[in-house]
Amino acid sequence: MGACGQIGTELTTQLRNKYAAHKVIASDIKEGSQELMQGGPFEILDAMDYEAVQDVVIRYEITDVYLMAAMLSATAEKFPMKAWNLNMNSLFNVLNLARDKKIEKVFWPSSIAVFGSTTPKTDTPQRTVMEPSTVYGISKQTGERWCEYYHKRYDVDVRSIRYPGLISYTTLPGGGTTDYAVDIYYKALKHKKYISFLGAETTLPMMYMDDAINATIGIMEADKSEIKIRSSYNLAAMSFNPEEIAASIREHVPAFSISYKPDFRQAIADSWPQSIDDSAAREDWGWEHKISLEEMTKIMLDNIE
Ligand code: AKB
Repeated sequence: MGACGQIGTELTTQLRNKYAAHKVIASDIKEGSQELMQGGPFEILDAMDYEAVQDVVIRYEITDVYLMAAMLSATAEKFPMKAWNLNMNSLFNVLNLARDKKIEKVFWPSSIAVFGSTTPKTDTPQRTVMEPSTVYGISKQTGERWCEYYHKRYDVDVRSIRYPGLISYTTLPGGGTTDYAVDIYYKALKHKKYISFLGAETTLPMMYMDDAINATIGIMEADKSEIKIRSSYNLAAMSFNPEEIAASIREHVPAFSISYKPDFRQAIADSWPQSIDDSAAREDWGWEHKISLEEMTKIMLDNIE
């Protein structure tokens, strides 16, 4: 579900390549690219509509659900109740289907947004103070608690990771605080300049999409006994700020310049960690990242061009 979004698009493609296209049922509330909609079964589906979700699950005999439908941090601040309803109700729908043994396994994405300004900022531990101050963060933290509860109480096989900011060139992100790190590449190629809505030294945890997809499929394929955390796993690859990503772009586009005009998203970013300790994911189910900032910049610039 949420197959047409930034993560969903690439996850759908990878799952189709891995398991055969006819075995992967993509769905979203809206239409996606022709490639996505014609590359395998596709259903228009509202993740908040329990009956409709159940109908698709039964019709296609679905066993594993990846729930990628969500409203991200910046948009959620504009529509708090809408964000809460979407982020929570869609999760309850799949958790309840799993509790009732209509599906076997659930993937649900959490985020670094579960942390808040009272959390240690660097090498943020797996288990630590969590006082999120955004609607999105509150919904993700609450979701984590429910995932663990459904696992303990109903033996639901739910698996989750706390995504950092994700960078990709296939589908644009929408409504996140980390979106600048995608937009900057497009503006660098088109205008050779970028106005950042986050300040120069706002360091955040980030990851190239291929690593995020590998982590997502990796945790779902791991043996059940390896998944020791049923709330959500910390996950990390790199951390950088706007100044550092700009410097990496300048290696390829020497004339590129960046200026700063922080907006309401600055406060959101300031409440999040700068780097994450993901040793639990590495030890429990063998997570490892591959792509560095330098490699990512090259991939982004080559492919957008
Ligand atoms: C956002 O910025 O809202 C997301 C996230 C970090 O979960 N990319």
